[in-house]
Amino acid sequence: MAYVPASQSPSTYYGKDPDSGALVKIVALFLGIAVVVLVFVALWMGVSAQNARDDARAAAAGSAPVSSAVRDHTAQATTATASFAGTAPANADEIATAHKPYPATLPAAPAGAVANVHLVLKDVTIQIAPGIKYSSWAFAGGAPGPVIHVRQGQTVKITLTNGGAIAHSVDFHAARIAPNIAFRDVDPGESLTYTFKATDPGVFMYHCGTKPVLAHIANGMYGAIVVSPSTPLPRADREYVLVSSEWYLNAPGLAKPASLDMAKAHAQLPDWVTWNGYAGQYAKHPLTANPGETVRFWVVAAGPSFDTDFHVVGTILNRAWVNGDLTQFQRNVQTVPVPAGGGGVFDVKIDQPGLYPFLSHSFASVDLGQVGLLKVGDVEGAMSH
Ligand SMILES: [Cu+2]
Repeated sequence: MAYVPASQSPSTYYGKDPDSGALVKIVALFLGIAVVVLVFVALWMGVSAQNARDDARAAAAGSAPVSSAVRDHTAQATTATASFAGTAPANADEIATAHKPYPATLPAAPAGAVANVHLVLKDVTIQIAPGIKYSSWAFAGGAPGPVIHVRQGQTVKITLTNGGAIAHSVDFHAARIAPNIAFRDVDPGESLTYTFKATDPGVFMYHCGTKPVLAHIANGMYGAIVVSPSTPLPRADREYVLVSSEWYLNAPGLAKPASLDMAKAHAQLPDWVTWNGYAGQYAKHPLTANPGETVRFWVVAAGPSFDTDFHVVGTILNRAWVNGDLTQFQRNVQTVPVPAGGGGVFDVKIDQPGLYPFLSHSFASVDLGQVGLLKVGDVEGAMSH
């Protein structure tokens, strides 16, 4: 608000105005216009509320969303759009088959005392389900960001380059470091470098920590870092990294990319829940193992808000390093929760060939896309929950 000297304040000025009759007429005119505008706003709000109720009823009845007025709400909207869960183009199966799955195999840790990690952030359109496009903010071109693998005791040198349109940052849960310094915002076009010592083994989340964090994680800014312990774990034949996350869409994402519906994110009403950022990708392209092999899953629940109740259908977790605490494990447990922002490590040893779904046993998440298959042996067919 501009500073107005007391001698020129409106009341002083109007007090000196000789034509007070004209002023009264002008004020009356403006008041009349204001009343008309208020009536229109009230009518519009009534119609919008009715549309929202119609959409909610349509979603509850399982039919397609209707109102374009509601559908076109942006990330700032306070009314959630109807659910777009399960939206699929006619050629969804063809797209799912052609989709190149996110590489789940744990990469090797680099040699040497220092592990260099360069994350280049970009605003990119990605697919989060067959034919479903989403305008994401992504570390290194996709969501999740790359799996980072280091060894306990290594120094991890992080460089974040912000190629996006707004400020971002990167918070590593594997670090013990002053967050106000290391995790500070990086402006567009700028880079930030910091180092931390990987003192604690386990599997950890990394994510953008810029406010509102809910929006930055929901838009795809997360990933997993595995810190292998200096005292080796029991041998595993295969090691896979799985990051769970949920997606909140303001549009179906078919004709044009959807973006974040913040009201849905606040209400925790996702349209999709995924392993490694894409609904059902490992149901179409299963992870593999031979009978009798030990398969290790390094699991992070990125959220932004959902936990993952990790379960493998048809077997029992032989070892479960709960919360990613590698100093001890539980034996022969069925389902282990992984909290949003947390991790867990799970071994299975399956002797009988078959298709074994891995999922969150919170089955709403399965229905929204969080299910994959571990294909043990040379078996045919498909199965998903
Ligand atoms: Cu960010």
